[in-house]
Amino acid sequence: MRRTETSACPLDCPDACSLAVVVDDAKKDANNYSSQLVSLDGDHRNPLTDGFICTKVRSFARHVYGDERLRHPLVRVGAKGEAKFERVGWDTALERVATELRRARDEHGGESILPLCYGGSNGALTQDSVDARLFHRLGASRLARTVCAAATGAAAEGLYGKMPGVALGDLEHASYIVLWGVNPSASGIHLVPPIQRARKRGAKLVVVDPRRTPLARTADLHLAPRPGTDVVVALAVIDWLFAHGRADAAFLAAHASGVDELARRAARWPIPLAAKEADVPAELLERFAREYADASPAVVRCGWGVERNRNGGSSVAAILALPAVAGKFGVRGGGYTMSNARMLALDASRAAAEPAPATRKINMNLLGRTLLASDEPPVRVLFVYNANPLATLPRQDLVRAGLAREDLFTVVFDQVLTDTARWADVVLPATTFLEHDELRTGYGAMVVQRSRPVIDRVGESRPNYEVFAELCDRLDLSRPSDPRSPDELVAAVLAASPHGERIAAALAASDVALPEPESPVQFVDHGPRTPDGRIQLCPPALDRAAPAGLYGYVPAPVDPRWPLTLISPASGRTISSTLGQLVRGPAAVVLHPSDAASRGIAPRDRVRVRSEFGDVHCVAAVSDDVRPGVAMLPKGLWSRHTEDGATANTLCPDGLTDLGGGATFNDARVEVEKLPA
Ligand SMILES: Nc1nc2c(c(=O)[nH]1)N[C@H]1C(S)=C(S)[C@@H](COP(=O)(O)OP(=O)(O)OC[C@H]3O[C@@H](n4cnc5c(=O)[nH]c(N)nc54)[C@H](O)[C@@H]3O)O[C@H]1N2
Ligand SMILES: Nc1nc2c(c(=O)[nH]1)N[C@H]1C(S)=C(S)[C@@H](COP(=O)(O)OP(=O)(O)OC[C@H]3O[C@@H](n4cnc5c(=O)[nH]c(N)nc54)[C@H](O)[C@@H]3O)O[C@H]1N2
Ligand SMILES: [Mo]
Repeated sequence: MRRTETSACPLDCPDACSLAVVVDDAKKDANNYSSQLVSLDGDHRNPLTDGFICTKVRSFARHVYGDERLRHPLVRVGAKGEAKFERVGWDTALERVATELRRARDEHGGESILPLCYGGSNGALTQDSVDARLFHRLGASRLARTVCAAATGAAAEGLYGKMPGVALGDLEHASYIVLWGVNPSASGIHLVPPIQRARKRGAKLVVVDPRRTPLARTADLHLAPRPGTDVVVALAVIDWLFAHGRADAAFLAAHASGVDELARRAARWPIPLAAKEADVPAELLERFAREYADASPAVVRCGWGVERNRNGGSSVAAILALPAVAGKFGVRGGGYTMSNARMLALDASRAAAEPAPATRKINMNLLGRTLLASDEPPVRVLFVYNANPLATLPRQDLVRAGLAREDLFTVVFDQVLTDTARWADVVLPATTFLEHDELRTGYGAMVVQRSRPVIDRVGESRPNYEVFAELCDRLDLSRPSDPRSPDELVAAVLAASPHGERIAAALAASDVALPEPESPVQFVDHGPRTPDGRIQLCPPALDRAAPAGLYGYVPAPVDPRWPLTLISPASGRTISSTLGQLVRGPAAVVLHPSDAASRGIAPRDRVRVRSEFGDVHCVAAVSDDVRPGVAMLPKGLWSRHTEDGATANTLCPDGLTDLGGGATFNDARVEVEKLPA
């Protein structure tokens, strides 16, 4: 018998789609039903979803029931990394993990334990709740979650505090849309229809991206700067606005501090100089400045492609300063948008039961280095969940060498046998969001959604909140007052959240809660959430933090051995590395025709991409969608997608962004050579 249930996609994407899930109740025998996933699609409960979802999640059944799905706990029987495991029961697996956690804590101190968790699930029950309880009570090292949005977060917060962005749907009301380092056609598809509706009404579209994305192809203006030069591009526009009397002096006087300092710093980058440094035509840059000044409502959608280099924080700050200088706030469809979830931030701290102790904090971008370092105490237990660090962190070579350490005990808790899981000592099988309870909000959507299990658990898989509670029990860390059941956990999360009462009331009536107002207008419904309520255009804390000062620009070193810059943006086929097991290889590195020709490389040739840190052997693709000097390999590849098992992350440095300690994936400098056929 088939029925349709509702759910919500918890993957790391702005859209947080509301889902309609078709389930089949196959009758196995008189008393035994097994509910299986048949298909899923978008519905309309989250207005942003608008009834459609991405192809990759539409084929989620292949993830749930595929060969790679983990169905039982496993313990390693072969050498590290050999992926030879033996099936064991949960009791054996958890006792082994608890023993190693206890031993590490007692012999080396709690800080010898490192939980490594990132974007696998944006649900509030699978991250920072019961897991945090376990690791806080063990006194484990803390993880600085910097692999993504660290630089953007630092910049946005420094200038505006946690001010919500323009609602994604409100891009429809803009007459000038700037997509800056963001590719919604792959990375948040529900932004595309509002852009198209705005353009039907005559809105202009500008894309700033070193490659011609699908939307850049149709844009009125495409600026393709060299990666990492956005700060000078944005400062040049700011300088032009001040120099031509187009800065909104009245708005700035009323709402902003640091105006003169910003103007002084922007004056270092007049358009001709910036155009040369970024390698964009000066007349196009000037046209952009003039059109932006003239247009209203004008909106800047700043993405995450901008931040992933040494100048990322200052670049994002300069981009976000634009609507302030040009006076674009205060109208529907005007301002900037990065992330909206702040409005509905869910706070799991009460579910965790206590705040984190002040133990050492380890920047996840330095995982490889940390595992190999002689710091005291060395990491003895690495507990990976909601993440696939071997596939997603920089310096894959160091991460792999760290995982190979014989004296490191690695637990990987996942839904599938990831590249990281192949190095584990114990592998624990996790349920998917269709098999467990969840509470989630999206960083682009203005809704909170409560979802419940709609299909039977696959094999012996278990949800995070059960496994971490069980580990607390085994380590004598549980307390009777701890919230434990999904409903208790949801109540605890909402009790600690800023609008929790209102959300709880709405969720009592429906599994989707919308806040009020649903589509806030910046500087009408919300102002800056800075200490004095003003925009800080030159916040001293950011200025001190950035090595070259805020709005400083550090050119990439010129090294003839590495003439190309490799970028590794999101592809439409995976979410980071999630669902990568469903993608067929071999992966292709995309080169501009001029770069391919000068190296004698033709499409589909076998090539070696080299950086200072290692090689990737894959095939070549040739397209003028990337600008000359730039090569592209998508993020999220698995080892199976290349000939030598290395992916873009092997080529990526572990240098940090100027603000926030973020990853600099797009600062990879490489050379590409043809390999014999
Ligand atoms: N299908 C899919 N959707 C996703 C994801 C996914 O992996 N797959 N990932 C999710 C996650 S975790 C995130 S953080 C978001 C990320 O989504 P986006 O913000 O779109 O980020 P990226 O894909 O990293 O890069 C966006 C664009 O920036 C460009 N870019 C690279 N370097 C620079 C630069 O220096 N300057 C400028 N101006 N542009 C540059 C790239 O060419 C790319 O087109 O998407 C989320 N959604
Ligand atoms: N080269 C390069 N690398 C990048 C980037 C880039 O631009 N370039 N971008 C980066 C970005 S933006 C991000 S956000 C990171 C993301 O990096 P990660 O956080 O490592 O994200 P994923 O690769 O999606 O891995 C998430 C894993 O969590 C598992 N999972 C999902 N739900 C659950 C659950 O409920 N319980 C448990 N136990 N496990 C679960 C999934 O099966 C999956 O294997 O990658 C970064 N890596
Ligand atoms: Mo991300």
